[in-house]
Amino acid sequence: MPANSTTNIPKPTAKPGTGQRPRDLLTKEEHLELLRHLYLARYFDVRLIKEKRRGRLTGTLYSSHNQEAILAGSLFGLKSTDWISPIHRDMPAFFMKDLRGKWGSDDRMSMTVEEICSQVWGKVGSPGRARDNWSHIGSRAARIIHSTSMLAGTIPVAAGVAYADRLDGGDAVILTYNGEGSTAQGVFHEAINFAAVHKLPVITVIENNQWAYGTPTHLEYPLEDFARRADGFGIPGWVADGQDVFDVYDKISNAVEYARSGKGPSIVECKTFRAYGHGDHDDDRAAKYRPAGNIEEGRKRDPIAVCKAYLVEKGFMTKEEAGQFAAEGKGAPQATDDDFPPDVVAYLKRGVEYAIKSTLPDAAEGAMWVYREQQ
Ligand SMILES: Cc1ncc(C[n+]2csc(CCOP(=O)(O)OP(=O)(O)O)c2C)c(N)n1
Ligand SMILES: [Mg+2]
Repeated sequence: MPANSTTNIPKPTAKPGTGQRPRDLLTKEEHLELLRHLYLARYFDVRLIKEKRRGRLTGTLYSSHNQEAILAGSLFGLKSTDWISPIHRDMPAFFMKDLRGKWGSDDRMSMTVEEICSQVWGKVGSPGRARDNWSHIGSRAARIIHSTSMLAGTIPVAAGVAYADRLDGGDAVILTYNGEGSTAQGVFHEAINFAAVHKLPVITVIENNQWAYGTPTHLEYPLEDFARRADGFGIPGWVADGQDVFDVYDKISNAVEYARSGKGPSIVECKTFRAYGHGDHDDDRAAKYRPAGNIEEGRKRDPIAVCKAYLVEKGFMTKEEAGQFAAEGKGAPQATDDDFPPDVVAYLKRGVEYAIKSTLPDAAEGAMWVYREQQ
């Protein structure tokens, strides 16, 4: 099958025959809301890096800077009752799930920003009560599959959750996030094959940020598009512009509709670029193993700027309004709170202050959940 085969790719389904894309059905407010979600994900990243530099936070940070459109665009296409499985680079997803139309409401199928910040700071309010590193969390109530460090390890879990939901008569779609490097794992193939055979509603998002630690994509896979992994399973594989939140929304919405209508799993590859090192422990090395031109090229289409340009073109904001909060192109050292909408800053502040003020768990808790007490 040729590399760019479209054999298994269904047509966009917003309005058959009209050429309309899912985004064309969004209101002006929803368009603007997507920009706010991008700011929120970006501010989480900027704020944590600043906190660490100020000495108020320890531990490794895995930045999602420059990859925010994948999180915002994909989550916007889901229902509250759908499931997600984020991994190390998707931290904002844990508190951004079910945010669409619900800004300011705590009545969401999501984890709270207080819980997530408590996890990052290792405080008593964290879901794991400070036992584990920052992304190793989940919530059955919020329908977030527990993240682990074993790459692609959440896809078989997602397939199981999808199977169970179907047996229970549910209509949930399960969206798993994975780096392109994880597609080389055996379990990636075993799990998607199982989902394909049973037509399970599992969408595998491949966040192709061009690097898996220090390995570039041409040493990971011989074809240009990781979405072509789908061909081997006989399922659709779409490629989205991961810098464009609306393109991600379109492709994910198509995949969601395909899955929810019983047709089965699919893959959506989102092309992006890892802005920093693998984690902040790798920043210095990454600046050496990645040529300067590669970094400049990869970061030149900031998702916030791409989104604003589209909103201006649509007439949904003026150029002056687009220039008001200029977070695009700025890393933690350059960005200030004035570069973000005040409600975004306030939202994060709530979580950060809560975590900083919270206590550490009592040391006596150490053996809790480890041994079963004798009855
Ligand atoms: C099964 C497995 N092998 C190796 C590792 C070590 N490891 C952690 S992250 C990573 C690179 C991941 O790259 P990619 O999947 O592209 O995700 P990214 O970090 O770029 O978002 C590696 C090799 C691991 N966690 N799990
Ligand atoms: Mg990668």
